[in-house]
Amino acid sequence: MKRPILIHPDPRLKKVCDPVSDVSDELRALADDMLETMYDAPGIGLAAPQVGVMSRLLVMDCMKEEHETPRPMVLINPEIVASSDEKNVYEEGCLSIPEQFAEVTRPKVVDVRWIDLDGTEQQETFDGLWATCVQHEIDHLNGKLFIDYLGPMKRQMITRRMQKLKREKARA
Ligand code: K1U
Ligand code: ZN
Repeated sequence: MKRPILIHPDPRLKKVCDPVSDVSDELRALADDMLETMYDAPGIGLAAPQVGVMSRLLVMDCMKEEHETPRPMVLINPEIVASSDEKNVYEEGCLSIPEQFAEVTRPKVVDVRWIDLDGTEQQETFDGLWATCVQHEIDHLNGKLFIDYLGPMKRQMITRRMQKLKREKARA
């Protein structure tokens, strides 16, 4: 089932999410819904607070080209355990900040540890777009948006656009 995606500004997008204590059937259903919502958007990632669930869970699949085999990933309680000194600049977007893009600089390579849907600990090194995406999604779990990396003028301009968009949507 597709779930509605919260649009910035929303207080739920600014909160630190709670660790998941139990990999339950309810959590598996949420992960399924989040993947469906992400693919439908379309997007390459989605974090639980974006659908109003304040738990440390994210989904992603950066195989965005048609010829690439999909690789849906579900990360529970993800933690960055190492980051490269080398940086990468990527023009990021966000499903909670539609049609706004800005360059963000982040570590190029990150090692991430998480729990999978079987409750098993996993660790993997992510590079390039996967590294950018997993950092963007973990930021969501900590109440941080990509616009928080921008200067105050740009951030305010984007926030005002989103406030206008939300007013228009509410009237429609
Ligand atoms: O978290 C989100 O809001 C999803 C976001 C993830 C992301 C995008 C770019 C850099 C870092 C993280 C998106 O998926 S925005 C949509 C998008 O980037 C995309 C959509 C379709 C095809 C390819 C990319
Ligand atoms: Zn986002």
